[in-house]
Formats: sequence, structure tokens, C-alpha cells
Amino acid sequence: MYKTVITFGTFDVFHVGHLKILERARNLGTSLVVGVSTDALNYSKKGRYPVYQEEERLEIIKAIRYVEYVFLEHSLEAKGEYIRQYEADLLVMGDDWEGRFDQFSDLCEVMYLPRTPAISTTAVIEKIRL
Ligand code: C2G
Repeated sequence: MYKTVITFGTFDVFHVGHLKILERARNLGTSLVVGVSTDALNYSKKGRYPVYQEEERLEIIKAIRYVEYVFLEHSLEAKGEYIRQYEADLLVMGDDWEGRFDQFSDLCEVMYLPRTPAISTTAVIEKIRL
């Protein structure tokens, strides 16, 4: 059992895949800290702004009962600083990021959990569009 688990994401158009990773991450430790990607970070990563603005996404994540604390993630590369700041002993990410954050394994454990199949923000947006 870990003490403080940390995870990161945009969590735009919140769906059950997001909920499941937060639940699984929380169940691996005593408390869960979540870094919510800023609108600017999302734009630099995906070339588009999220549907929901960062303050709204932050509020939604803060209200999830598995989540102890939230903050805005300004840079993908700053993960090491966030891990140290929140004294996290486990970093959890979905397996779409498999291997991408292994360099932080000198600071804490790094674990990639399988994504919930057949749901994504993009799929929800497409469904609404049709
Ligand atoms: N996720 C999942 N199952 C899905 C969809 C998403 O388990 N069907 C997980 C992702 O793997 C990720 C988290 O939910 O761990 C948040 O997903 P996104 O909002 O898409 O996060 P992303 O934009 O990939 O941001 O620093 C890393 C980034 O901030 C991650």
C-alpha cells in the first residue's frame, strides 16, 4: 500500500474512464493528488483547447470523492517537481502513456494502468456531433 499517489490528466468532458482511473489510483494508496493539465498545456500537447476550461475541470476533479487534493499541471516535464512537492510515493498513469514517465522511477514508483476500453473524450464529442 502506498501513502500518496499522484496522477495527471486533462479530464476534459469528464467520463467513466476518468472516474475509473481515479478510483483505481486512490485504491493503491492512502490519498490521491491530481494534477489537472492547464488549457495552455493541452493546446501544446493536442493542438486544441479543451471543451471545459481549466478552472471548471479543476472543480470537477476536486469534487470526486477519491481525490484528496488538486492542482494545475503547467508542464509535462515538471512531474519530478510535483512528485517532490506532494511527497508522492507512486505515480499512476493510463497505459496510453506506457514508458513515457519511467525517468521518474528514481523519485517514486511508476505504474501504468490499463485504460477503460471504448470510451474517450474524443468519442463523446463525436457522438454528440452526430
Ligand atoms: N483514461 C482511462 N481510460 C479512458 C480514458 C482515459 O483510463 N478510456 C485515463 C488516461 O489514461 C489518463 C487519464 O484517464 O491517465 C486522463 O486522461 P486524459 O484527460 O486524456 O489525460 P491526458 O490528456 O492524456 O493528460 O501529464 C500527462 C497528461 O496530463 C495526461
